[in-house]
Amino acid sequence: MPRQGPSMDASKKVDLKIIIIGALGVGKTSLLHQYVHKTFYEDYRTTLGASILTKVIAVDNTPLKMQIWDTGGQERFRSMVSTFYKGSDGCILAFDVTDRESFESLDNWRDDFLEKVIPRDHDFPMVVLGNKIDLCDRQVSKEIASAWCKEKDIPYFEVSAKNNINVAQAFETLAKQALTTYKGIFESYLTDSIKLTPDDKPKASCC
Ligand SMILES: Nc1nc2c(ncn2[C@@H]2O[C@H](COP(=O)(O)OP(=O)(O)OP(=O)(O)O)[C@@H](O)[C@H]2O)c(=O)[nH]1
Ligand SMILES: [Mg+2]
Repeated sequence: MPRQGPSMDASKKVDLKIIIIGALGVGKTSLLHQYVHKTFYEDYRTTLGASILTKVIAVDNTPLKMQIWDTGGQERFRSMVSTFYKGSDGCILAFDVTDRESFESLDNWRDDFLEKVIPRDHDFPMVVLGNKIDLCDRQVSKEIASAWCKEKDIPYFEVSAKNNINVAQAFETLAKQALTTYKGIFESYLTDSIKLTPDDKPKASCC
């Protein structure tokens, strides 16, 4: 069997499980709320554990239902949050461009995710979001963040949940990547199944 991919029902509706992870207060919840509800709140309410939002989009005429898992960045939720990685089709790694530590912790978040997701797959659909670019006290330059992502072959987006900059583009790039990966798995599964059926070609006669 291929890895558990997005489920596809008879009406060809695809469900994708997307998860957003990253350090405390980088704006994970704000990014999701901007993307799903087009709202932004200045006040900070930390996410306790995890919560789920859904959004339906269309990619190449395929309706895609994205189930997006928001996770809390607090250290005390780390092991609980990692139990939600299972079954993900795509992962968003978020950091805050005004918080160098949140960028430096990306390696850890990525390693932790790749270690726990099944199978361990370094081509796993992923995007990195550098959030809060509307603020002027930057600690992480675009060049440094892009270089880190380029080395790991992960698309990088500079975003602002507050001003709704690049948010939808980032989510949709990830959704397309997840869908392409899924289609690849689905097709190789079909090819494998065909290989398993009895060979109906006439046998070469042997004399
Ligand atoms: N200026 C600015 N502030 C932002 C932006 N995104 C989020 N914030 C603010 O940053 C704070 C934290 O945002 P959250 O979205 O709650 O952060 P989080 O990553 O979900 O935090 P945890 O759930 O605790 O891990 C809030 O006060 C937000 O208003 C942004 O793009 N620009
Ligand atoms: Mg949150």
